[in-house]
Amino acid sequence: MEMTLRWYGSKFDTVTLEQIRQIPGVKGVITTLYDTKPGEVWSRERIRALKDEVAAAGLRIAGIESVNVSDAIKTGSADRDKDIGAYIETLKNLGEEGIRMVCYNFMPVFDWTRTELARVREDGSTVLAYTQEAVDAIKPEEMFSSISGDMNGTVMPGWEPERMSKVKELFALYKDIDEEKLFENLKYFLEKIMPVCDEYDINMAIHPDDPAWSVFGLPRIITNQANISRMMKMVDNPHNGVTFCSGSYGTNPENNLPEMIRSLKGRIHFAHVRNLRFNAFERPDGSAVTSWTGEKIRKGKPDFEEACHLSADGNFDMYEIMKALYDIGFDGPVRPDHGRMIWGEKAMPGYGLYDRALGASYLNGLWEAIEKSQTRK
Ligand code: DNO
Repeated sequence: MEMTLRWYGSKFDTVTLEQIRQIPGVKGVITTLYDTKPGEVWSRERIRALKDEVAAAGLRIAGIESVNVSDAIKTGSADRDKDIGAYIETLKNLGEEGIRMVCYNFMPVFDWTRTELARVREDGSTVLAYTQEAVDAIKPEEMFSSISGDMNGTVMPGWEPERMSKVKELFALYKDIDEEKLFENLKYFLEKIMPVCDEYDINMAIHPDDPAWSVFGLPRIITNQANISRMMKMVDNPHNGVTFCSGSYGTNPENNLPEMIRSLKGRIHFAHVRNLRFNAFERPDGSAVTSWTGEKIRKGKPDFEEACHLSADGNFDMYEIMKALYDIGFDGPVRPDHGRMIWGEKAMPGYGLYDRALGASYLNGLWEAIEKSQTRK
């Protein structure tokens, strides 16, 4: 595996490449052209300039997160072929520049959803958090204004103000789209892009829906083991793979993360590894759950917050997650994911420097221990 950090580009990130370079073991960044719109072609010149900028800091681009998929593609509307054409052109340009991993998502309207961006924890750090109660009490068009005050002046991916000002129109676009239709549209998209992925050996890595259930009545499909295997089978090409995001699949404590990882051998192209702490959870029918680690979770409407990466701080067994990745021979990029805001840092929520650097070091430590315990028996 290759330890990396997400970086939004010098115009958008509060963290610099020079800082990233000093995190032990981090040689690659996961980045994007943050100011491009879905449906737009990424020019070779801009990709090259980004690559050069990263290389000048002594780092390399380990992959792109994200090349976003347009609503026309997700809804299968009239413009989809035009947008797919542009997507293919972008993939070709990335391929020509030697970039071989692209993360994307197929979530309608909202990307990841949290109801709080700065919940204060007992140690004074702040984290992103989700309560079902808050989602149930709010209209989708109020979501952005309810959280934007805590964005620290940054533009968060999927929550761009221009997009959020059109939430009602966006909902209208998806009114006839159910899970089946979304699967169909995803299949159509993947079938069209696989030839260029084969030609340039580009691994497509779909990001799961976060949280792993429908919010505001919108369909969400990349949520559990059954649905991902359906997706892997429906376009059975190794370039059609996943971003294994522990924090997103893990929003459902019944998703057995190590088991899911093992079932995806050869199809995980990118991993986001982070931990969550559950304050309450229940199934849609109101029944209680025991998490995949064997812990009983307090019954109640879902309420979880993002913990630091350490197993002891949340409900996940991070050793088991890293061990499963090791066991399947995973050799792609890994990144620590959302970190807490600590030590007075002001940054994009989840994407400060300090706690992600701690996370990277911890995950590197787990990996070293796993590796040595396997090879020095
Ligand atoms: C959240 C991220 C997601 C992810 C996209 C991929 O912090 O993990 O926004 O980048 O869903 O397209």
